[in-house]
Amino acid sequence: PDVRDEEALKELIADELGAVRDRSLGLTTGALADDDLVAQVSPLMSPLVWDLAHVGNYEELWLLRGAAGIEPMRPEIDTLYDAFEHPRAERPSLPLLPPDEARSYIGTVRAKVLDSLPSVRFDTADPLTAGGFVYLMVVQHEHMHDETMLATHQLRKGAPALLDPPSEIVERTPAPAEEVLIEAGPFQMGTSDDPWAYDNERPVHIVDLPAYYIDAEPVTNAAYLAFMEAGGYDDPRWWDPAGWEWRTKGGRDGRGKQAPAFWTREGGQWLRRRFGRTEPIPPGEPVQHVCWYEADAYARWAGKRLPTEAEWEKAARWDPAAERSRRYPWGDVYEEGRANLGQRLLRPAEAGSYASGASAYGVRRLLGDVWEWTSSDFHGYPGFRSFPYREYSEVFFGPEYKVLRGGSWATHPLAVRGSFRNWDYPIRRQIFSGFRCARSASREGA
Ligand code: AVJ
Ligand code: FE
Repeated sequence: PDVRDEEALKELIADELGAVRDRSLGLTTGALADDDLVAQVSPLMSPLVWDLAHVGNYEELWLLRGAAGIEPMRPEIDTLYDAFEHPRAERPSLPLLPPDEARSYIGTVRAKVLDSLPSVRFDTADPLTAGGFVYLMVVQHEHMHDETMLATHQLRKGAPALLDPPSEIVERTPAPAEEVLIEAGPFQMGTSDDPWAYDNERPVHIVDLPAYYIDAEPVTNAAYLAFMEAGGYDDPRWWDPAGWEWRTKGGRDGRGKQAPAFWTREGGQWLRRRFGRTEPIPPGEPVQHVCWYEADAYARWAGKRLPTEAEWEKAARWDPAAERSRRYPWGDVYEEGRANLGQRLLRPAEAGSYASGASAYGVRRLLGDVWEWTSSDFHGYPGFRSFPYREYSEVFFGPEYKVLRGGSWATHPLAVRGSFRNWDYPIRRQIFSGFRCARSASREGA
């Protein structure tokens, strides 16, 4: 949209607020009873009713008290929904708003936001409202929690509460080659002019990279199974020492981890549990629910490595002919049908699909399908300035977190772009995570 057209922007904001709320409510109703909403399925996740009230509380803080200058509605509940005061594991023991109250609270917040929106001025000199930034931050935030709620659904035991949407016809044309060469040279990483980008995507800066190869598509289940069948989980040569530690602990029968999360072995065959159903492993889909250590081990076994996030971003965004970076791999405008985003499916798509979403270099499926682990730790770019709050990203900078790129099938198109950065601990795999490999084109760096 033209961010200088305040009326059009406000219309888009109202529509997107409505759309994301439909999505949040869809993930917390239907087959789910109130008991399901207050239950904790894993210490890794919040009860769904926490996510629901948290998105409303975040909206109240930023859009009502912040942008519109409206008095706090229920200041006493702020602490319950502050992600930093209460880690996920302890959220079920808090006096949370029960489901009905949570729905009515977030509904009231929303009504006041829509009431006040026409009179809030988007001031080009105020970075919080310029281009509608803080409103889009709130929309993106709710979409992020919807993806988190999908991860909670995936961890749930019992009858399915989510059903596969009608399947789409996705054309499939195999990629011409397994790897794509990205020639040496500088590119523009990050952004300084994307109105809705987060602080950690800023500012734009030049990064000069040696030549490298990157996989044309994410690593498939079939390829990952070959690693497993070659004894990949039993050979410490492939594993980072901390990854080997992780590998040997837990798992079924105390034998340590043997496969991606949610895979089960029955009658000599690997199956996967997906949203309450058990089904064969689809060989052509990207492998999903692997942690960074598994991705790293696979890459070493394959004679490759994970791409750095700069390598990922250059392959995704740089247009060498125009000498500029794009917002999306295919161009600057989001177009439906070019990527598996936004929960249109409840799964990644098969290899060969979304050829129309290829980047300028012909690298495919960089956005959507699975979040892709990179080899990089999460840090601020040169010139980073925290905005609008340190707890969005700055407090996570450091060596404990690895960067993931590109979004998954569960990520909404408004909540991801070529410059978007996600991060998590290298042992996490309840997220919709996969990877692709890279290798240096020069012999020394291979
Ligand atoms: C960007 C996905 C790492 O979900 O932990 C949600 C986003 N920030 N609420 C997360 C976030 C505040 C964050 N990630
Ligand atoms: Fe949040």
